[in-house]
Amino acid sequence: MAMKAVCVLKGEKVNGTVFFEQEGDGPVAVSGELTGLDDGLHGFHVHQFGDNTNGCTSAGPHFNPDGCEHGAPENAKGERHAGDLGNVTAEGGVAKVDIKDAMISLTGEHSIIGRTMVIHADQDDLGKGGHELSKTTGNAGARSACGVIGISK
Ligand SMILES: [Cu+2]
Ligand SMILES: [Zn+2]
Repeated sequence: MAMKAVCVLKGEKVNGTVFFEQEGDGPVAVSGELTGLDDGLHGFHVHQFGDNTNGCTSAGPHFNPDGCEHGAPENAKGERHAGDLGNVTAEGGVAKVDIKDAMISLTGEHSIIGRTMVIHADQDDLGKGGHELSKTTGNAGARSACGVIGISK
């Protein structure tokens, strides 16, 4: 039976809902919609902690159970954070999310349940930007909205 999770992201201008679905140990399908964004690419990551006590800041760094450097979602295991879901593209202020990812899970060591989904103000350079932050955050800028990922029915 499929396992399901949901995340309601809230920010000053940016809001949205993202759904997660996984069959067994298969890839996680991530779908949904975010609104209030500037058009263009926006970094989209699972961050370590499900802590929003100080807004999206307290979510901490990217979810990285394997101790890797930041990278692109299509990178091989060991060459990205588990939480690196790359970018979503906004058009007319809206970004539709449609991702399948095999590095995150809804169970076990790579489980994202109880962690935070973050949408950023800027583009994630996927580790290739040559900026001092490229290998840790993709230099994706401010955290525009976030929410804790929870189990759903
Ligand atoms: Cu992030
Ligand atoms: Zn990362």
